[in-house]
Amino acid sequence: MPTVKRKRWSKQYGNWFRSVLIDAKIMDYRYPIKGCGVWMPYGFKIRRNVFQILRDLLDSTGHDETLFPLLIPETSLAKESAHVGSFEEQCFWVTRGGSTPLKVKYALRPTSETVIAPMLKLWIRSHADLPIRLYQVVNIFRYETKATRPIIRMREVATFKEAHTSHATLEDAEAQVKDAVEIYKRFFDELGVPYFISRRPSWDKFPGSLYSLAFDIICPDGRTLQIGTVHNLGQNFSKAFDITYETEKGTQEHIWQTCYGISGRAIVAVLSAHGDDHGVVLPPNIAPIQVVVIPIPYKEKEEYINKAGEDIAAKLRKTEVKVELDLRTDLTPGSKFYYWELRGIPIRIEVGPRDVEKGEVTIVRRDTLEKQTCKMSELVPVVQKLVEKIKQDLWQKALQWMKDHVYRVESLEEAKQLLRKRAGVVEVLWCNRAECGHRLEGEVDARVLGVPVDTEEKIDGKCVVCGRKAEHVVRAAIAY
Ligand code: P5A
Ligand code: ZN
Repeated sequence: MPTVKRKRWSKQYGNWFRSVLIDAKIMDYRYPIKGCGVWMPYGFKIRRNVFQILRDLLDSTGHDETLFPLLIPETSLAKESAHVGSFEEQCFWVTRGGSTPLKVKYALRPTSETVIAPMLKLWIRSHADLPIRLYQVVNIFRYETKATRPIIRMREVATFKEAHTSHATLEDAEAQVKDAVEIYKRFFDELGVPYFISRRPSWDKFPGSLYSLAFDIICPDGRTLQIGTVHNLGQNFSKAFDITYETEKGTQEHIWQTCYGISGRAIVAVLSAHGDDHGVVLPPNIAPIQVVVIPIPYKEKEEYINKAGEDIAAKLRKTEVKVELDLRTDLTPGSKFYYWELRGIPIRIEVGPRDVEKGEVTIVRRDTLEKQTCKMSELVPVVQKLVEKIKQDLWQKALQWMKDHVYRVESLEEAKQLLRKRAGVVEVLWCNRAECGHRLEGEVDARVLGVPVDTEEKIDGKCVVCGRKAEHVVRAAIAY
């Protein structure tokens, strides 16, 4: 039975999210260490499908998958000053081997810049070795002090895709940043997840980077969640680790680097964007099962109805469609509907005696819960079309929802009022000074998400905080 009332996707998003994770068997968060959770079989399948899309995108854009160690000697972590300054307190530290104290303590990787750097120093000799684009999908550990939340803020981030690239010039690194943004756009588009891309303000960039671009979503409760970031690291790490290459002219130069990461939050983004009061709604391309066939047996007609169900499943199995035939005898058809609705299976096919007599089936869409009947002879094309349509419709609906939760306002007072209400993302004109950014964040505990990089517009007006000439639009929100 459900653990907590799952109702009210938008009104009680926190509860909805927690209970959906457990009830739909995605993640069990009751592990006896705070910030650690278990990806359960069904959640694992979704996770695998989601990250396969990302792997395919990276593999087809010149990235190579690798696997680096989990442990970082303190001496490495300490090399880049801004990086260690921020991550030192966020590390879990290994200090002993058995009962023997370690001479140099090891951090469990909170991210892998300082794991990869000493190896790049060994591997890179000349300009001919560049560019290098590596990625890995690993767990990382961060001793988060803010409230931990399942998948959203873990201390063991069990699913962390991190890409690290090395280049000969700043221009190449800049071009890589643009490519990375395009890759992430395609990734989230595939998931039907609408997003904002913003250049984080200087006070919120990744420690050790020149600048950071971030993807954010608006959750159903009006708070935003960062679901991915792309950083230009400049030469900060290459200077700290002295990673150089020989140029065509024979001189030695430090390499230029970028990195970009996506965590399990990509799955949160899917659940939040498409979910409803009945539970999860999955886009067909990441659903472990796309169509569930449920026979509705009638006294003495069980065999005949089940056989019809088998025929339907067999027909669909000959296509690309992923089908499950639910022949469980311990559940009523109604409980089966509930079971699969909760798990977000995009299409349900019901077969009852009357359907069979008429040579029809009943098809129910999970996203709209609409029913339609379909002739057996037209089943395959109808289902195939519906799979595509559901994917498009989910994306459109989520996009509209997001657009409805963006507010362009003219005054600081209006901005604060909206933020206080957690209305969504607020956009105002800004002079680009940190002082005014902090004033926008203050009182209501908002976060400046940064300047839009996904839209362009001519700026003509005044900063809503100080009245000086505005340089940018800036986004702010109450963030997770
Ligand atoms: C980029 C990859 C980095 O760590 N180094 C390698 C860079 N960037 S980041 O912004 O700090 O993290 C990347 C994304 O990971 C998600 N994330 C988390 N997810 C769940 N639990 C956490 N504790 C957590 N911390 C970060 C965010 O989506 C972030 O954008
Ligand atoms: Zn200002």
